Amino acid sequence: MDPRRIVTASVCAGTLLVGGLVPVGAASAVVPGAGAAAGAAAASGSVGAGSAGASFAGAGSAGTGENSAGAGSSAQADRDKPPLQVEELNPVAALRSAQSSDDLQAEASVPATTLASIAPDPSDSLTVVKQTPDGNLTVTEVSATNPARTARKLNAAPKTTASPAKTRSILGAPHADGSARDLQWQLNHVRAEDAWRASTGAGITIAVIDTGVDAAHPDLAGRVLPGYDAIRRRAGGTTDPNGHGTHVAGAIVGHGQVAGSAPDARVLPVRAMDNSGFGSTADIAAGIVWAVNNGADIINMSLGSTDADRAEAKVIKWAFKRGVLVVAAVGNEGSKRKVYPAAYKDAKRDAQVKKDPVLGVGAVHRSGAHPSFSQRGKFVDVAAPGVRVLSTAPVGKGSYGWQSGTSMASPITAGVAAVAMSQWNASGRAGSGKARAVGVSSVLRSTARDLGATGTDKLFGSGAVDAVAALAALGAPTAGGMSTDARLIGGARGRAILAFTTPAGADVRVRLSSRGGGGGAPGAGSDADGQHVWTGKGGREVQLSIAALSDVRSYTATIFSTSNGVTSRTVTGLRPVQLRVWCPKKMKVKKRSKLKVATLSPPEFGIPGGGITVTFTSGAKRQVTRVVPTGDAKAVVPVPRMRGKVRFEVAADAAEGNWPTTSTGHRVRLKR
Ligand SMILES: [Ca+2]
Repeated sequence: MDPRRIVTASVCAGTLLVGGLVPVGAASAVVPGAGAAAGAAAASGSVGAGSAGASFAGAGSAGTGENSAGAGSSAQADRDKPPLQVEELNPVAALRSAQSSDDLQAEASVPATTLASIAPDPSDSLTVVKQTPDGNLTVTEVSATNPARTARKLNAAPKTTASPAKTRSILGAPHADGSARDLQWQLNHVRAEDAWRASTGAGITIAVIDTGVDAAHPDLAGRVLPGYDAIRRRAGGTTDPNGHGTHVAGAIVGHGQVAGSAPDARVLPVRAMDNSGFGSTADIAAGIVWAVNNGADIINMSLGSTDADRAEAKVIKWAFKRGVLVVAAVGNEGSKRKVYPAAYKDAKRDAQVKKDPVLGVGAVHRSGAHPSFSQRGKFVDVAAPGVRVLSTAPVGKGSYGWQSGTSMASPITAGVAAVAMSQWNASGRAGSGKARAVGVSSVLRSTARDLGATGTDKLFGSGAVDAVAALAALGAPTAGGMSTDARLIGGARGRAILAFTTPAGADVRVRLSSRGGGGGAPGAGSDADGQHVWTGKGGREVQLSIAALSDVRSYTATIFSTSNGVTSRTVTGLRPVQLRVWCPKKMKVKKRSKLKVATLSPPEFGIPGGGITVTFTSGAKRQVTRVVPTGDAKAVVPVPRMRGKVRFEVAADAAEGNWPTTSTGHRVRLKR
């Protein structure tokens, strides 16, 4: 008998739900065992009594006259639980250790299949770009038995650029499903909500050259224009069988459960990548020309490969001359190889932005680290969030999902560019043209927050794009008090660490609530929810250890930072994980026996890039297997060649944003 059949066909009783679902927007605003009980404790000044050096002591609640929303609804059960304990830590070591394995997971979870050069180039295909008398371009794709030789011949003709077509691939990889503002760290990182006070990208059109965009997604409603199917060379592009393009679009114009960086801009969908995520430079070039002729102010290309293509380069430079800002992902190969289109015209940065037709965007991890998959080199102009980015998925594919890659960094940057470009228009500068494209590109680079080595470097270029700084450079009145690095990291026994940095001089207070995680974006977690757990001054890194939380509840930490009379809000959160294990009670072990495990991913949260570890024990023998699920968060674990009764324990280690989870007590009888 095939052991695999047994494993997959038998669903054992070991369906283990770790962590109860907390309905989003549920009536209970109370932090369990904390909101009500500790709210009362705060009033009596006893919060944090057990923690040496605590400097908050519930002063926030008392000082502002705000109180826990749950104070009047405390349940008897909650009173029996220990009060919330908050302790300020020495901001050095604890977080670093909590973080290290997480970084590795993030990197490991981008499968190699998303890298360039997987699919062979279309062997007999040729891209021919011709300039018409009015200065426009036409792109045609022709077949030739010897494309290289035919291209040389065609290039001899005036105003003609031809080259053998290359294969480009999309540059992102899916994680599990999920949604909500508290998990969208990218909005904190680029300081999106502070920027939106001045500009939300209204009036700017961003062409998304990708796998298409699911225009029916509620979070994209009213933001997706009629598009183009460049593969079939006809109207289309508003469906997305792959899902990549929808994720990209949501990162720009999402305005529902998830929010993009320019929620009032418009997306012009152009399908040039096929259902499996590959596309030809011939179709990409045709799509670019269509986009320029149909109102694109910005073009986002979350795609690439290591082959340059002369015809595609021609089209991109033409678009740039017409005043279109082209933004592209630098690639996920994790090498120094140039990836195109990002690397076209590898001009020296800053001084020669005018000669660089593509703003190349690399990825940055939430911690500020460089994810190893993100390409390095001089063609990396700026960096943006690119690890575990939550955005929209097609409605038929779960509606929300996590993806990692420079594919995500690029549209977040394109959205910031749209916000800046909208401000550019509002400030009465030249409304369009190359001056605007160059101006906005220059501002994004010059106002980026430095990362890594001091100054411009090959990992991050000029640094992390910052919408508030970009707007300020364009004269917009902005207040930028958001924390760009806020993280709430769950630990064992209901203890979590909240880490954040806020600007110097700001009055800072932190609220913790048990709901709001999935509420409407932008910005769940109002000031009225939850309870204060800390107040202090900005200008330093703060780490709070919060104990007596429940690892089956969702928590949202909201950091309010007030300076010059303006309050900024930063949201981060922590949610429970559900583990599910499918196993037979008996299993014949052959060479390739497998066990199915999964993290359940209800729509309102997922396990973003976290890993599943299965520990098998039989007598003194012990074997540990670790897998990092992608896509639907299911994983198949090889069963070791043990005999007799074998216990196994399944643990989901938490990515940031999720409680760590372990399910124990599974047994299986193995036979040979
Ligand atoms: Ca740097």
